[in-house]
Amino acid sequence: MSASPVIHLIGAPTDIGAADRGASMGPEALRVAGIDRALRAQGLTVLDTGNLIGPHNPWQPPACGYRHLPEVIAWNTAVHQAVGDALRAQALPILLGGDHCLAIGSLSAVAQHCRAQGRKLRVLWLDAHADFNTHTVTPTGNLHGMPVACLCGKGPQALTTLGGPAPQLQPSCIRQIGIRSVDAEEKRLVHQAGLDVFDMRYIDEYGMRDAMRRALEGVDADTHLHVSFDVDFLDPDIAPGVGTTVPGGPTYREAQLCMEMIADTGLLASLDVVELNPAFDERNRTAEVAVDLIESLFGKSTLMRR
Ligand code: 6HN
Ligand code: MN
Ligand code: MN
Ligand code: MN
Repeated sequence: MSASPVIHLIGAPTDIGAADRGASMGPEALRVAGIDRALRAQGLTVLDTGNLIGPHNPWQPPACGYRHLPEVIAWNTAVHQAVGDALRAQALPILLGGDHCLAIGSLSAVAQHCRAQGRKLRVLWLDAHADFNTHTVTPTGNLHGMPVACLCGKGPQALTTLGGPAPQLQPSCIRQIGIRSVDAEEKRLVHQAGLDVFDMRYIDEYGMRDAMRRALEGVDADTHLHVSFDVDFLDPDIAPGVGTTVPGGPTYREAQLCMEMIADTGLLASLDVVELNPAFDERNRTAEVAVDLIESLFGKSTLMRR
């Protein structure tokens, strides 16, 4: 990655794939928490490209195992286009979600860009959930529980082929961190795909430092590093503003270390910030924590760092 690319903020105000309404307010909450100012304070150049537009949430029950599939396709098509445009402009896209189904559009564009450039791709999936359900095993039909499966080629064709022939991602380029809620059948699929998972049990036993060291093993100057940051990765004590809270997540310090170790690589080239739900938040404090962590992700460090 060339030194300090321009950052493009891309808002995708929708909760089309989520279990609860409200993630559609995420982009504005991150702006109110000062994401733009925080990144500029790191000496970065930031262009807020505004919000994408897409269909409203019709709030329907699942049909054939999917809720709101046509609308999810429309939103992800818009995200794919915008993220692809940013990458082609040599910018670093930050997708402000919106729910996590939008990672299908974002990562399909990233993967396509990496193929075109002959670059390696490493995806860090920071989440309480594995997001590896399919329409046959999903307990909810919500597409925010399916993006990793779709990106690995399991899902409706319109989504699996967004960046060209499926799959967009090889499971071997994905590292999942912070996982602590996986549905029974989903677990089987995660094992079958051979995903590399550093779950909370791993972090409890070996620490965030070791998890991140291993998750980043093998990245080099030729690697495009993508972070998909589902805010429910964080412990609900510090991040109540998400729909699907799961207790027992990383603490503030563990999350900071995670972000700092990613920043140390100097390879971050694209980012999703998803699932922030202001309807569940307390005076925007989850958005503020997310912005703090994003500052660290872009290299803000304490005095002691050499
Ligand atoms: N997220 N595994 C549950 C489901 O409905 O498939 C929850 C998924 C949550 C997804 O937080 O991005
Ligand atoms: Mn997720
Ligand atoms: Mn999640
Ligand atoms: Mn494309």
